[in-house]
Amino acid sequence: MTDSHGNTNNLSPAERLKLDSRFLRGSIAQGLAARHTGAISEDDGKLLKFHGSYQQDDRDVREERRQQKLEPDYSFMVRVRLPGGVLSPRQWLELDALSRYGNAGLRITTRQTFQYHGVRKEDMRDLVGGINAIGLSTLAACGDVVRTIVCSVNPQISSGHAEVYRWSVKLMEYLAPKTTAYRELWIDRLEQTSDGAHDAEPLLGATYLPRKFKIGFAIPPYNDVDVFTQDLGLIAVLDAQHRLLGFNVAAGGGMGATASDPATYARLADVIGFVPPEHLLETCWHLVAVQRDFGDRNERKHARLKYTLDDRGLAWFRDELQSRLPFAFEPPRPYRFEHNGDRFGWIEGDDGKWHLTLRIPSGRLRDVPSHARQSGMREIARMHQGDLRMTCNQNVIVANVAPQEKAAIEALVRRYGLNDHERASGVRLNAISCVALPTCGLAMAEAERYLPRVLEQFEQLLARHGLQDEPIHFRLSGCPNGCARPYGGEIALVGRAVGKYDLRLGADHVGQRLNSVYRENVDEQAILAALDEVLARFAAERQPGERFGDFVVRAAIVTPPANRPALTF
Ligand code: SRM
Ligand code: SF4
Repeated sequence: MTDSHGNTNNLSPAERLKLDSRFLRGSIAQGLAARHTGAISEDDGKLLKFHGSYQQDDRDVREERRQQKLEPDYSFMVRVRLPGGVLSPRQWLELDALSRYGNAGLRITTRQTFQYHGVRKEDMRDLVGGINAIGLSTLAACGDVVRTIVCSVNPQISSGHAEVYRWSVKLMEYLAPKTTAYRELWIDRLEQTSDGAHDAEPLLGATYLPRKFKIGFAIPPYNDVDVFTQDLGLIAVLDAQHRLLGFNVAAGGGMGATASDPATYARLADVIGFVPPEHLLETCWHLVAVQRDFGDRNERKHARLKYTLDDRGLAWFRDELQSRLPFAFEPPRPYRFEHNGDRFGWIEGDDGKWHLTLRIPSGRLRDVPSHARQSGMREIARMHQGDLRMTCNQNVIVANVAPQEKAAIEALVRRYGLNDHERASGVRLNAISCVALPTCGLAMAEAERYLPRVLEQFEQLLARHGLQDEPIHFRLSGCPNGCARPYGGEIALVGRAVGKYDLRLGADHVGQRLNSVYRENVDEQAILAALDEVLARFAAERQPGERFGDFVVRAAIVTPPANRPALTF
């Protein structure tokens, strides 16, 4: 077998593993069956990612178990592939019921899908099988592939959303892996998988992509998917009647960086052209193929499209893509974004249906003594006739509500305390955080568990400066990998060590300017002291209507990074 360039020699261990895996089979089936350990082998763990799951262990008890000479408390995170983030109420109820296989309810991610945490090895096939039984999948939710394609949930332009959403689903199917290993493992539940001799991956090849590849569709004026942070961003261009004319194509976004490694960095995508809908699939296929052929397969930290693009140049990239397309890539069309957060509360769509955006802190739906958000959403799904949409800011939209259904949904929202959107401050409503401890193996500091405390402190500071209503976008990540897209926060904390964070300031609120470090590797006290000073200046010196992120740049408190896509075209 050869890789996508026809080579078999000099492959890195990660590439060799993929090549030898018989299209992602490895010995996962045997590993799942082995009962002497809660884990699977390291190599199978890497292949399992392509099937949508990560092996993890509870880091809260890691040390205690080590001292007791017990193996780590292994479990699995399982991620659903949910292009565009739309579910029927029936699918919601089933995903909700399947949370019995995990220990942390349902977790909405920053890519508008669900994760389960704490799943035991012996339950993996029931969980993944259950997800497939309702027409969903976990294949390609993780791994070196095109991941879950995200799509703006824009409820106001219902007709435009419906069309763009259909494209996101179609594109996901078009670019998804074709291996039959997934079926053998999770649907047919074979104890011995085949040799994969009949498999082929026409796009991805036997070594798949050099690294993860992310695609997102935005529908201006909303940039709720943070389209410029995607490897491939597609900006819908609609006419005045909300008919789809095509997509501006943006390439080379990504958030991931490694602490103290300046060769890695967050980058916003560059807009490179426009395609009409009929050329979308082919354009995306070839764009992914360019990265497949030229992405760095030796150094995984340098393997995202953004590095291929910066190393070879934007002009080269565009020419290479054009050389593979049988039609001329058109110049970009005008676009303008106004916001990259969610619009909370009720909104009427252009078709007379209503949409209710609810804030779900850190996307976690789990009943605890202080609230019963998981039960509340279950009750809503039981009576709702429309659909449910996850947002990339970890919230839920109860979408397509008939006017006569509104009152009943409203009553459930209040009964189950799902009405944060009526009570919470602007900073709280717009805050997002990644999972981090105790499950994330890469976390350097707390995030989801720290968010409630840090928000309380921020709110006190804001109130002191009379800024309590300021809807500042705050993002919190437990390490520089950036899963909460922290480099796009007007204020952001990026974990560096337990209790220590980089304080970053100065992104805009439309997703077109990244922030910069203001204080490096500091504790809570230093963060609050620094923010106290900056907020005092903001309150005193801001211009009418000026946003916090724009102010800190204008006042030269931070210098924004150079890379920045055009604000409009
Ligand atoms: Fe992420 C790795 C969680 C969105 C960049 N991410 C991880 C892992 C799987 C840790 C690991 O590799 O062991 C985390 C699992 C934690 C856990 O316990 O659940 C994890 N990422 C998440 C989620 C669940 C964060 C959340 O709280 O919602 C998001 C799941 C999205 C999804 O449904 O697919 C999530 N991750 C993101 C995003 C945001 C986005 O895509 O819009 C980013 C930044 C964008 C980007 O990719 O550049 C992101 N995750 C990373 C990276 C850095 C990649 C890089 O290029 O350097 C890693 C580490 C890696 O891949 O090596 C990572
Ligand atoms: Fe884990 Fe870091 Fe991602 Fe947070 S940003 S989920 S800590 S990898």
